[in-house]
Amino acid sequence: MRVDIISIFPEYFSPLDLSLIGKARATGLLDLAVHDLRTWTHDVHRTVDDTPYGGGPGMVMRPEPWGEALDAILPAGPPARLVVPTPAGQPLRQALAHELAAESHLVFGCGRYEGIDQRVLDDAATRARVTEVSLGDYVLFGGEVAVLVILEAVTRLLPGVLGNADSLAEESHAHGLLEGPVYTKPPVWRDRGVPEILRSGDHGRIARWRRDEALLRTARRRPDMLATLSPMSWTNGTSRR
Ligand code: 6GU
Repeated sequence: MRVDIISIFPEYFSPLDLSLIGKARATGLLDLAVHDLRTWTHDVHRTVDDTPYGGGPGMVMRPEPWGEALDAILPAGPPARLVVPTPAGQPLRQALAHELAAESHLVFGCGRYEGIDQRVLDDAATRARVTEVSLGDYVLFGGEVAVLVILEAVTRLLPGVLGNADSLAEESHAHGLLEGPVYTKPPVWRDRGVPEILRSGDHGRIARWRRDEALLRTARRRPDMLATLSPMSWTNGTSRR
């Protein structure tokens, strides 16, 4: 997968050298470049923002540097997917992470201040598939941290990035449920034991216990998720009870 990131703070992206994303880059699974938006300014102050038309607080990102940046980075051939983080976007969910993981080229445009002049997105939509994405119902200073989050959610779905692909099948949101509690050794720690069933070796009972714990936790913490659950999640995909 090819990824380009455009930002006025390229230094925000140094964590992408680390851990599994760093390894995916080193092994060629991920071809990632970070671009400084100010490269495409031409005034001495390298200005990227100005006051909003219509008045109001804050600043808006001017269209000219963004237009030149996207002219340079969006490919001429099959349109790339342009992802713009904004609290006004479509909520990031696991389904969207899977959708983005299926793309061959993602371009991230990081807005700051009150956002990017709308004409940039309207113009880009003639050459790219534009998706505005929100992390949730709260406001960040800018899109940089959101891009780190989105990239982590997406790249771990790429074949070969996660050491054990089975982890993807078990985790929270894989079946529209939260994952229940997990345990490791020692069997007793500070007088707290591990649920006996997990040490029973009965894989059928263990699977049903885990499904029940996932349902209980989801009902308590995220009742909204149960409302849209498919019946398969209630049965662990089998007809056994
Ligand atoms: Cl994606 N960007 C910004 N700036 N703020 C946010 C957000 C994104 N998601 C929630 N708040």
